[in-house]
Amino acid sequence: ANNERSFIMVKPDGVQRGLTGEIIKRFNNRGYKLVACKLVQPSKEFMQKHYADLSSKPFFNGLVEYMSSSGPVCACVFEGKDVVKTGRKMLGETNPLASAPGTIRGDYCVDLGRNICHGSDAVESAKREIDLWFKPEEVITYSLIEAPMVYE
Ligand code: DAT
Ligand code: MG
Repeated sequence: ANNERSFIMVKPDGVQRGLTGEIIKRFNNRGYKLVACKLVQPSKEFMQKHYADLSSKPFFNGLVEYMSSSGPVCACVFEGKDVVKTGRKMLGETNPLASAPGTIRGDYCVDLGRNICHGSDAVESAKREIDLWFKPEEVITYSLIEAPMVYE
């Protein structure tokens, strides 16, 4: 569907390195519509909820600690055709060194624990993450004036 939504987040390292605009730009340039965007300093408890699926992993505590104490994140929602799967491709692999040049991680980072961005991995997790990060009124429904030039 053309109105699929994904939760895309610039992580603290991405914000600190001034890459917020670059990451938003890539999704916009692809034709995806920005429907929510805010700078947040998440608490440790909040990041534990966001990454709940990873709570048994050995890197969980470090990940949560990093995400909640290294500066703000930029939380965004993008909307468009197949945005969840395509967004993951645009991000690259979880490990930046395995990410092809041309992807966000493949162009801007090198370390697993500093991979600058998050993207939902499935439509269901996107829904869960958007509900966690945003109040309903913070996700804006509007039509993009260029939509007929992006979609046939
Ligand atoms: P992704 O962010 O690509 O969806 P994930 O959900 O498996 O990857 O993990 C969330 C984040 O946790 C990931 O972006 C970086 C960190 N991470 C994943 N695997 C790791 C590992 N083996 N060691 C250290 N950090 C890891
Ligand atoms: Mg993930």
